[in-house]
Amino acid sequence: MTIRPIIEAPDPRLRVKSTPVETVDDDLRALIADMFETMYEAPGIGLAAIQIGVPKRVLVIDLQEEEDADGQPIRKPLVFINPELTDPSEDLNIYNEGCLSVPDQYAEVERPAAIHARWLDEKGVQHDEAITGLLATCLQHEMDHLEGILFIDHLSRLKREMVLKKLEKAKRQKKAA
Ligand code: GNR
Ligand code: NI
Repeated sequence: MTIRPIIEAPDPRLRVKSTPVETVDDDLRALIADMFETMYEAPGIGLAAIQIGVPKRVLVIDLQEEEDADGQPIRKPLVFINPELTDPSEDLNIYNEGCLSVPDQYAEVERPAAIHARWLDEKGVQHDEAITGLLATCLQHEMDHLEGILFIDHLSRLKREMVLKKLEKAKRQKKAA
């Protein structure tokens, strides 16, 4: 397993549309293992393959909402291969989103509060479920990555440009340090 570098905006690779996975095999499972290792180390609650430069329709999520008696997060890794989202609810949720590809920048994004999802897991088993809460928000954020969309694309142009400027400034300061 390997921690892989996470691509950051405005890298054009983040704008590539990912293509469907044809076979769920050991090569794909090795990619998924690297994605989890990279996501936990970051740390983040989700990661799409394109964020490590692989334009395949694979994403991983672990909300790590619960802790054990020692205060360690309890891992509940979820794998979504070729996910399809349907039936977005009319009621919306607002969440202060961040993205590992837009580091340290946060902004409120409005999305359907509930959706229906179909996907394959790492064993090739098909799932068909209604999804709500933070998982619905995160899954829609990750699905956007498969289409080359970032959370900042949901903001007004003014807010998006503010975020991108702050990101450039942070990168310059990091270089100077
Ligand atoms: O770690 C992440 N946190 C997060 C918070 C609110 C909504 C979405 C996310 S996903 C993000 C990790 C990431 O960039 N996934 O693509
Ligand atoms: Ni993201």
